[in-house]
Amino acid sequence: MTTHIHKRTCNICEAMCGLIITHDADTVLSIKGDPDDPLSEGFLCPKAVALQDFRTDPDRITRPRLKENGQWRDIGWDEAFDIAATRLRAVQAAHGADAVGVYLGNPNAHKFGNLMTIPPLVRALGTQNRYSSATADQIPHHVASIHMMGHPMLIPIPDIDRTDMIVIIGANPVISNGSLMTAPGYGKRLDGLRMRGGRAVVIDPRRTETAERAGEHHFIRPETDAFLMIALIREILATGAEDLGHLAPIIEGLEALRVAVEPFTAEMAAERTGIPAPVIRDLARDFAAAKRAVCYARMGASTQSFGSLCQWASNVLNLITGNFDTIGGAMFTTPAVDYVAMTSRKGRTRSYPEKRSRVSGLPLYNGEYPVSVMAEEMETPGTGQIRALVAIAGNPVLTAPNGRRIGKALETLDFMVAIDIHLNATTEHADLILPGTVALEEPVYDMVFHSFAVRNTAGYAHGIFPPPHGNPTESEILRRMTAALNGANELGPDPEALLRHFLATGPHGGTVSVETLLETPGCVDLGPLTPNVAERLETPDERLHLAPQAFLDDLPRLLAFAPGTDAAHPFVMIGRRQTRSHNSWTQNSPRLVKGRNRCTVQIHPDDALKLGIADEAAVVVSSRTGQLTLNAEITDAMAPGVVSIPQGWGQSGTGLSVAGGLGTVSINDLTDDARVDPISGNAAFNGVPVALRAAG
Ligand SMILES: Nc1nc2c(c(=O)[nH]1)N[C@H]1C(S)=C(S)[C@@H](COP(=O)(O)OP(=O)(O)OC[C@H]3O[C@@H](n4cnc5c(=O)[nH]c(N)nc54)[C@H](O)[C@@H]3O)O[C@H]1N2
Ligand SMILES: Nc1nc2c(c(=O)[nH]1)N[C@H]1C(S)=C(S)[C@@H](COP(=O)(O)OP(=O)(O)OC[C@H]3O[C@@H](n4cnc5c(=O)[nH]c(N)nc54)[C@H](O)[C@@H]3O)O[C@H]1N2
Ligand code: SF4
Ligand SMILES: [Mo]
Repeated sequence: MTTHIHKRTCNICEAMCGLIITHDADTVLSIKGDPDDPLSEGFLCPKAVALQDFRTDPDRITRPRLKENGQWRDIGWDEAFDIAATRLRAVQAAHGADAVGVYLGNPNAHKFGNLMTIPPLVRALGTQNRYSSATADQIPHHVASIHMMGHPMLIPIPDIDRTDMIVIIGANPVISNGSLMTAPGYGKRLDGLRMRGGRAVVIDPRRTETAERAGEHHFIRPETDAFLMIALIREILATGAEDLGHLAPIIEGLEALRVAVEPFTAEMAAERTGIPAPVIRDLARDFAAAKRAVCYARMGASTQSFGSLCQWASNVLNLITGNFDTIGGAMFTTPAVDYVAMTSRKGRTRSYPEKRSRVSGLPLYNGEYPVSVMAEEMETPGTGQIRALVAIAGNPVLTAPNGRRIGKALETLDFMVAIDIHLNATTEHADLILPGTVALEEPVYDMVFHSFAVRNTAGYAHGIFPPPHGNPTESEILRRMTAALNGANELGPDPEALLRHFLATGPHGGTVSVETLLETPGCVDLGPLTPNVAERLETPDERLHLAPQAFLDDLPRLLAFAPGTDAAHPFVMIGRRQTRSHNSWTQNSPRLVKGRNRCTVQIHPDDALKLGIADEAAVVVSSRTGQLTLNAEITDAMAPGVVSIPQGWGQSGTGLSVAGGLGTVSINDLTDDARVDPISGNAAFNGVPVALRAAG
């Protein structure tokens, strides 16, 4: 038996940990962290070891499957592509191009082959009804970047390893390993900050694992973060502590900002957030005084009713303290595949949002409508109604707000094709499933996440094992589907050819190529982040805007926000991420779900006492959209009045042999598709009003 050593980055989450995989011709022998990886330095989490399970999962779909009269049967590939193209084109011929919807799930962002081959597929379909998990995640960041800097992918990354002070608002990177901040091994990074005399402050309605590691934590009432951040801005401006740093000559809007933030005193923020005014004042003073400081606001501050205001305010805080585009502040990468330069629209004036959705009028950004309107766009008759769906690596029934409504709407479609690895809560509604390939069967180049990393890095590796039964890889499936739709015999360019071109024309084109990356297995270090945003701005006037009208116009809504006024639903629900579970698709790996049921509702002891709820007892949680029963976990890590349920569970009732038997529930039976951040249309998962009672 010959054993081989293969190095690649893990592409489950954004952290891109370097892996050393020992294997023989068809089995993984071990998966370990790569100590030489420039980002992860040997760190890895338990999910990486499960990469082998996803490949050998007995429930994995490995043949194209067609549903006829409610029964599934395996079919051949040629027939599968023929059916997909014929049925989709028939729907479009009868009802127009927009009658076919597309939903792209989170794994696509991590799958190099998919990123390279989905755009031609979407162009072939020619539909505007496009959706993705991004609108249940980070659109507020893109909207802030668009309005302030002119390009959605100019995302500022906190320079955690060189800062003196970080304020973390609504993120739990010790568990999530960072988002819009590729920085694996975050706990060690926080330890490093504290060891060099720095300070980390966590603002969260739950005393998280990150809060414990940071050492300083303030509870905040959900969805009130914008009050806090804007009060910090006001305090800094009022005390004359602002410093625009090297960007001063190109910053626009300081006076308009000053006027806009005037109502947001520390006292008002204290009343809304629950954080005392003196704490807010001290935080403003210390943040402005720190030599290098950075505010990092993420999921808890994005997937809420004021997500865009939060991301705008977070950028403003960094900008007015000279901590934007500077070492130790919020910085920008110079990635080897430079998506910003590739899609540059310099000099062209644009208006946002690009369009509005047909039924509710929610905004279209980055070419996609919010997933919150996907169900109503299937349910509501008229031109543009979705009558067929292409779902690629997505599970919106478990991951989108009010997901069961999407499940019901999927049942009414004329046709649905899914490219997936499982028959699950979403794909069970499909007529045709094309079996996707998993990480170890595919090449990896993290197109997206090298752009969001705390160092400039690049890494490329080929697949280790062939797909089962001689199946095509997923990118080939996508290319063949595109060709079938276009009635073409030739396939579009293969992903490696595209990568070759993008690397050659990118900022490191002189030194980084497909060949150099393959010769240096693992991830290559291209150096620390350097100030660069001034040259990269894409606003029509090439200036950086502190006070775009879109955000100022939303401030009256913030001022009118009165949490806790829903008498029927007196508690507020937030989500939770867990080390051994990734969104909705890793729960069929036995090694990741062993032990007690982790799908619990966390409740503060005082609330539990008032309601007569004992630890581990069954609790009924209800909201406007649904009701769930799950076990209580009583903990003073929760702020009083706030409860937390983890996301990604609820596979019970599916045929998945492990995940289906765990007795878990989906938080998105309770989340509400009517709750969105109106500027971006992003789902507001956090801050859902709920009622609680002991079951029975
Ligand atoms: N309440 C609440 N809801 C949330 C969140 C939250 O914090 N709270 N988080 C949101 C966020 S940030 C995100 S990103 C979304 C994720 O939302 P989705 O992207 O819809 O969900 P995933 O669980 O990533 O679904 C992945 C799907 O792809 C399939 N799959 C996995 N690997 C592969 C593969 O290699 N190939 C193919 N073809 N298919 C594959 C899985 O079987 C599954 O069907 O969820 C969102 N939903
Ligand atoms: N283990 C694991 N890692 C993951 C994932 C996973 O499912 N499992 N998913 C990946 C994905 S797709 C993403 S997008 C990233 C997300 O990564 P993070 O942004 O770190 O997301 P979360 O861990 O959900 O952390 C959100 C935090 O916000 C808090 N919060 C909720 N509401 C509010 C609020 O109103 N205000 C404030 N200040 N805080 C609030 C929650 O208590 C929680 O601690 O994680 C990625 N990494
Ligand atoms: S933290 Fe993310 S990238 Fe790193 S090993 Fe775990 S799943 Fe993979
Ligand atoms: Mo996400």
